[in-house]
Amino acid sequence: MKRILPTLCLALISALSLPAAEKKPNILFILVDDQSPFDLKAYDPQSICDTPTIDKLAAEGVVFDGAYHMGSFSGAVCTPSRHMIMTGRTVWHLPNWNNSQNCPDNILDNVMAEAFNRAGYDTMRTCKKGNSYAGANGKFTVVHDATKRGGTEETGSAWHGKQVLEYLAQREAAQDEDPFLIYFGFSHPHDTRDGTPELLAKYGAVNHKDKSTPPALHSKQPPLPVNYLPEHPFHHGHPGLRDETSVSGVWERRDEATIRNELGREFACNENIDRQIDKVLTKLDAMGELDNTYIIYTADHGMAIGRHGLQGKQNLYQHTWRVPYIVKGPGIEPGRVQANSYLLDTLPTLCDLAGIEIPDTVEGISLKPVIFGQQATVRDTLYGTYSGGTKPGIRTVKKGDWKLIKWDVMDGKVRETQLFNLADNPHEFLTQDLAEDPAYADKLAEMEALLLEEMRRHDDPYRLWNQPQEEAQPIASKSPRKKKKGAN
Ligand SMILES: [Ca+2]
Repeated sequence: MKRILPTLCLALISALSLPAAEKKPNILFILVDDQSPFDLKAYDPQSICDTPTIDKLAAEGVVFDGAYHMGSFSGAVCTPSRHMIMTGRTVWHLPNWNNSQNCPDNILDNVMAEAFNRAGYDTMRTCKKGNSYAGANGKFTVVHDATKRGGTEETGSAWHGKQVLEYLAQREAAQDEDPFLIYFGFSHPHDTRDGTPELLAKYGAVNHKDKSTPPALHSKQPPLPVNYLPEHPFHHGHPGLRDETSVSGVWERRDEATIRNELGREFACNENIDRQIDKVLTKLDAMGELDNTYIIYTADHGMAIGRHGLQGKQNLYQHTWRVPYIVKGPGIEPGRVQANSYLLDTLPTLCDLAGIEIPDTVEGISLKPVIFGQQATVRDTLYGTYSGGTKPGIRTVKKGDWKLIKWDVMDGKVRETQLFNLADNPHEFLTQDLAEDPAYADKLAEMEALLLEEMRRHDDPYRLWNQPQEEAQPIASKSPRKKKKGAN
């Protein structure tokens, strides 16, 4: 009897867990290009952007309030961001930084698609082309990439949706029962933000092409963001940066009509994306796969569009450093978490959700314990960098409600320190910057020390003006490929 009981228990346990063991969950990873979380009602209830499908994902899943991208060493912020997503590695340890000197040689055997291919998953992707990680993208078994930023079915977001729908239809026809990982990427709302005529009209916007005059103001346009400024109080540090000077429809204009029109275009693109996601979820439901699919919704980084007088993605304010991050799927209870996460946590999280091995090259942390309510957060401190312009660039560190941003740009001409308490000042109003308030001198010193610690820990090769210069590391050489600054 003593020996039978454990055997019986084991048999019972395996019988009970049999369905889960039989059928692994599917993964639908949705990645949009250049979207501030504050576009979405899930992050700004006042937003007039209609995204009912994303709202439903948020209502039924876990919404992250503390999801960030770690930053960029290039004006093309997309590129490091997408390398971090694919590898789970930190920014200074990426294969495309400094001749890959901080990255293992076998990294391409350990990127997202390879981890899932090895585990018997079918892998498919659609996304924009360029400013990405071509080696890792090519590891998906089925790839349909093209940059689609137009205002029609064939030239816009519907094209990406169609690739996924056709892939699902083929699986259905072939009665393919293997679990799948679908990387459902979009080329929008990245500029050029050519919305469909119907959705542009809804948001009072036009595809503005006349640099010399502002577009007409319209009552249906989104209001100016609360932290809108007609100009940033000091130089952002990247002269000639495409996103701050050359984006069609905005250029260097920061007047109300230009910004509200561009936000209208952005919202039109967001709503069109939402419709494509709905089509795919409806199809998964009809196939009986939806309840066995983890859905992750995020963006490669945020976006300014008038906030703080900036237009692009090359800054570290919350609207741009943060990303939307929503996870829904089997066994997940709806909720909101802080979690202090990075996009580079995505790969270990997806592996963990699927119950497959996390590659040992991964430096990110699985968010599964947070998603399932077993843990409040995965780290205490967050670090961010932008060094794609003049060096050393912009740095930030955040712990709890406190956030420090430092700008050391334009060859020493701009040296600025900002200290924000995000509980009191979530929009980072510059009038409530506490860096020069003597009452917060101790907090400032604490955050300065924390930033240096994080820079050391992440092998940041640069040092700011008030940090030990002897610690700065030489940069081996630049990437041989020449790209348009910030174009992605
Ligand atoms: Ca992007």
